[in-house]
Amino acid sequence: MKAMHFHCLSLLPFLFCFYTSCTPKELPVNDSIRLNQLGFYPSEEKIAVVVDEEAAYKKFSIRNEETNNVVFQGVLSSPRSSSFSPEKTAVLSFSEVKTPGRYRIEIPSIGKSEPFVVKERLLQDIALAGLKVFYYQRTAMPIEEQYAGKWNRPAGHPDDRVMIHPSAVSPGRPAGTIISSPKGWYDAGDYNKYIVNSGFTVGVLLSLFEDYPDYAIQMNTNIPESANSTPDLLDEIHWNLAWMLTMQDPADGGVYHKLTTPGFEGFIKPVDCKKQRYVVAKSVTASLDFAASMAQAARIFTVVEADYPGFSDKMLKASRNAFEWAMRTPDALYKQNEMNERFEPAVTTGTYGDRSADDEFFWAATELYVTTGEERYLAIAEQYAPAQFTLPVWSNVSSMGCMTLIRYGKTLDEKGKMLAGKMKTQLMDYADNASRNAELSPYAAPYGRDTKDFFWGCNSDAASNQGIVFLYAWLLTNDKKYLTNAIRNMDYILGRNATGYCYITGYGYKSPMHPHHRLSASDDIEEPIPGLLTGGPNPGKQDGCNYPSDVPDECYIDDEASYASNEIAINWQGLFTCFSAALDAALTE
Ligand code: 9MR
Repeated sequence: MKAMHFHCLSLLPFLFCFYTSCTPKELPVNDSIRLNQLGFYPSEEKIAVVVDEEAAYKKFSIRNEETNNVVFQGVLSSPRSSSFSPEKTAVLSFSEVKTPGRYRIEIPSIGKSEPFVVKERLLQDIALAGLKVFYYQRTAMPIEEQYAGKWNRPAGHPDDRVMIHPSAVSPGRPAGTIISSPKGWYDAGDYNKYIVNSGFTVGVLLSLFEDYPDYAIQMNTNIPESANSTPDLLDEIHWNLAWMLTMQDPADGGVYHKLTTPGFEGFIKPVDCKKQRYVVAKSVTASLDFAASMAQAARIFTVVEADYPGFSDKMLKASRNAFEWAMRTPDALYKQNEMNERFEPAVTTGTYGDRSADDEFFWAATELYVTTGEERYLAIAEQYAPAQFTLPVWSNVSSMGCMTLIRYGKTLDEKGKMLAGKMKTQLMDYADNASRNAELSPYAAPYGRDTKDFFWGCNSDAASNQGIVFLYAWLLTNDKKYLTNAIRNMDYILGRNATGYCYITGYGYKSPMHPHHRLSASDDIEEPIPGLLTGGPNPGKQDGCNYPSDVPDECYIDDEASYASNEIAINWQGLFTCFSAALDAALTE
């Protein structure tokens, strides 16, 4: 049934009276009314979902909280359901409400929603909070009160005495050699540092800078470097790049896979962590993700030479050397179990393992080609070019190269232009498929319609990154449907979903309080560090926690122990930060 909408201006006076003064104000708040808990942009689509079979076809009103007037009335949709959930939803739409203000949804006999706002720059704060998380994740420096408020803490993990693990020896560095490898971000809920994930995250954040430079430049996160002339986004990325450079063996250009304690640390403060840390095995995927992100950073950091003299040249050299190592050692995939059979101590922390390095070869060759213009890199990129578009995730980075080629397509030589053209077609095919009929799904979003959408880290590795891809499709075509579908995924992440959570700590009226995050768990502060995106529903339940449901889109638990649904991680954080900033930029410029 088609929803019927009436503007209040056209209502008869008695109806106006009925809806302003006679609607019972004591309607209870009903948490089955799900919406983006931050609110809506004035000119964009506004949709909420009610998870209640009874809601279909019912009338609803939108009431302005300040004036107490009903400003819009409509009818809920027919019932909707998915193949994997017993729940039935009904959708309500009120995009006609465009005046900034504070509102609630009211549905007689069901209840009212929590209040929400309509305003410009809706996502500005959350994008900044998303980026600020990287400051909180910094190792080896004190996190000071003037930047971090109550989440200040002393420095942890100086990493100035890191040991070469027996798996990582080279002629100049026998096992047990001590090297210094400070700085960088903690990877996630744990305290280790992993090159594969670092390279990917740096690439995502750099892409934000390349795609939306004007927006990125004005992002002020109040960090120690805020006073210099470099945008905070690049200062933040620099902190991690500086660490990554120390992970390259100067003797041969190969890059260690990770810097880690043998097993995960307990849930203790960074300053209390005393276990020996090691650099472990060089790998082809780490070396290529390093080469890719360094080459990308090298072309960007030329603009901040004043604050970081010589850094750009240094990164390009390091990138070339890592790439050559990978070309010589293409089969050096990281295999933790095999490594543990041969060397001690055994290492049981995150693996970031991979079955193929083809996508990493493609990304690294692409970045080196775009930065240097050298045909040799283009030839290698062509050799490893993907057959179809896949969303950017740490384990498949081909779309990182794809998006770089699209970004620079116009400036490339003929062969480069051709490859960029192919990549554009692949991306558009993906975006068209993913957005088809999204508005008809139970939560009226492209993401969340398929049981495959729910897995470890899906809030980022399926919802946020798909949103980023829609924004590319919108930039390429100027077709509003892609922009709207990006907004729909953001609405999903921020509350219009099956659990009713806004998955960002400190935002919305129902957000995670107990993320699997050692920093938040050990700081003696009740609220978690703000701005963290948690992993999301994961029917894999690999952590063995007592989840409230078996339904794929409800397999989420706000429990500190739930690393499979409630952890945070820099790659997820990078994608969400990029998505929210890019969306705010797209809706503001
Ligand atoms: O993000 C990773 C996810 O794709 C994998 O399925 C999962 C299991 O291997 O590991 C995730 O990465 C974790 C890493 O190995 C260690 N630090 C925490 C990361 C987030 O859970």
